[in-house]
Amino acid sequence: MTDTITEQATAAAAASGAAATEQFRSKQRTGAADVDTERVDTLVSELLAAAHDIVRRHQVTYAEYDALKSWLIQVGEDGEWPLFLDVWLEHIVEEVANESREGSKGTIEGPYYVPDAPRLPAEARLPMRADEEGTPLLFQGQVTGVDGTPLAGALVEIWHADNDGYYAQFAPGLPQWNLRGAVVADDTGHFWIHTIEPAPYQIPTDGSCGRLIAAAGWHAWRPAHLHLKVSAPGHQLITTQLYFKGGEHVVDDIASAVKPELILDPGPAVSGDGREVTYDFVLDKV
Ligand code: MBD
Ligand code: FE
Repeated sequence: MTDTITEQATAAAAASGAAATEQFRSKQRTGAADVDTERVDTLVSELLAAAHDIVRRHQVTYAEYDALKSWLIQVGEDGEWPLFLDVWLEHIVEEVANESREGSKGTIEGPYYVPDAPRLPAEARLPMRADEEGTPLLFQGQVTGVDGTPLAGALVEIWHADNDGYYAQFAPGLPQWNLRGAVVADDTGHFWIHTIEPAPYQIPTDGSCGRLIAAAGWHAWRPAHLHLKVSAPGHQLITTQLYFKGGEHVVDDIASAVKPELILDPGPAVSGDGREVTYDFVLDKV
């Protein structure tokens, strides 16, 4: 019984790792060849110098060096490089990339974005199972420019985990586009998205990232979150996430991707069950 559960979990982690690696390869922003020689020299030399310094200062042993080597080999075999990098490094890349934006805050994309989700009208229910569990959530708002101009027809791409913390296309048994959609805002930039509240998300604990977390005595949790990409012609696309006030792990996200501006505080739904919240997106010009 225990063995079966462990095997299923392993299969799930391996499947999500392989799917994330494939997704990354198909949507890669740049290739290694796009980074010029001088930059590679500078950045890799400094990264290695930092590692050398750590080895000296902490008197790293051959046993520890071999543990690192075998762990690094396994990260690739588990397909967990996208997970590892997005959880522990991407937040600083995002900070640097977006530091001069005036509009809405962004945060990390993470490993589970899939382009070309079904297009939906300005008021829409995300694709979901007939018996989808979770508190109904109406997520509504307006997309404008920094000067307040409504951005007609802005695209609000949204993806999030289900009530059990699973993402469609990265966990077995979910419909392909479950809780994923590309909502086209109306002529005044408004949108109304009907979905369910996602659950907190635990990164896979049975692969290499999980082994690292256990070995270091950390926890594997991200707070419940909605992922979004919001775009409009002539404006910079923003990749962001929104969290829920008072939710578990809002203050200790394993991926360090929470910002105070990104915390929603939904109230009771004005009509129907569940909760609703308004959040407006402000896009910088290109
Ligand atoms: C996620 O859902 C996520 O958003 C990040 C950043 C890492 C792992 C899983
Ligand atoms: Fe996520």
